[in-house]
Amino acid sequence: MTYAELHRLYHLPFFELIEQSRAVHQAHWPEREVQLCTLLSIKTGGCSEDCSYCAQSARYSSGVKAEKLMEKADILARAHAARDSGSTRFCMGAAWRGVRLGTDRFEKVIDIVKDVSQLGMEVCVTLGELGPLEAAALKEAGVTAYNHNLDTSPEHYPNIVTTHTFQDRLNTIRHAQDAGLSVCCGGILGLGETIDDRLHLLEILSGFNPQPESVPINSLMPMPGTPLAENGGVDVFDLVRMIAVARIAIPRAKVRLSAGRTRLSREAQALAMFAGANSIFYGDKLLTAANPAVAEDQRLLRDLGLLPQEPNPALAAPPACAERPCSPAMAEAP
Ligand code: SAM
Ligand code: DTB
Ligand code: SF4
Repeated sequence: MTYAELHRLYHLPFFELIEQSRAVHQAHWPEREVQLCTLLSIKTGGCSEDCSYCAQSARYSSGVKAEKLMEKADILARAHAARDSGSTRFCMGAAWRGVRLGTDRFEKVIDIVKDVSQLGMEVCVTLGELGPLEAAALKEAGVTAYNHNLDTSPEHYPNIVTTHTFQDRLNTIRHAQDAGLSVCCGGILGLGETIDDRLHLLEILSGFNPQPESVPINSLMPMPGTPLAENGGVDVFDLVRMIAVARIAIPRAKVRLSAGRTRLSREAQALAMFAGANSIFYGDKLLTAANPAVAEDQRLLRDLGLLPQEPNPALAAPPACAERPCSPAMAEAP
């Protein structure tokens, strides 16, 4: 979808926008379902990168301690617990710049993925930068989706991160797509960006071919000690507008109401789901930050008459659309 189309949609009167996103939502997702994803930080803190929102960067005194890669047995115990609580996707995150084939730590991750993928949940990992070989090895081991966010517009990105580029992020996404992995790619609101930055991000995401399988919309959780620690909260109507436009622009994606739900009322979360969000992180903790309690989320879904979505561990990447040119990720990469 072009920037002009996204701009027109975003600036519609609120109820007109929601009517349109609701119609798209019901056409593509008639089942009243919400995907429940559990996150686990398998390698926390000590990251070389300087992402100015992140508590896990070694450059900031956020109070998050650098830890080693978790033991496989502990990860499997957490994956079993997630499945028992009703999660259908298990997403493992590592505070790394990226991974390389042949390294001890990548081999360990592959070994972990092989076991986690036997549990019947979708398996997502977010490990930073990937090349083609790493992407193929993850696919082979049983990963269903790779999470790698673009976070904001290409114009604003250098104000937020200086240790890698927006193009580096696009290249990793291309490698994941080429290996047949589903791509989970979204952004963060509240990084000091303009509405136009947010629309430029959506323009790029909706232009991917194939479009992302899921689109997490995070609201900044300001982390003490990071450069963005004092940033203000995201306006709830701006958040809902972003979700509604994402739903219209990327109709088949799971649009995930991601970090920042602890600051949202039940009513605000219901509005976000009405506008097109159909996935949440489920479990008391995100990576290092808090998330609503499981019992609270169960109550919310029950009160809204929503159901947990069934897992699809055999999930293949959505097919590329032959009529459209390759995604920007593919076109601009060397
Ligand atoms: N190191 C990998 C990477 O950068 O892709 C994976 C982990 S990283 C923490 C995953 C994503 O979490 C980031 O891209 C960002 O969108 C989100 N995130 C991190 N810190 C956040 C915060 N304080 N508030 C909201 N979202 C955050
Ligand atoms: C995503 O888009 N959000 C998740 C997941 N993908 C990896 C991470 C949110 C992190 C929130 C801050 C924290 O827990 O440190
Ligand atoms: Fe490292 Fe990822 Fe955090 Fe950036 S967002 S500092 S790459 S863990």
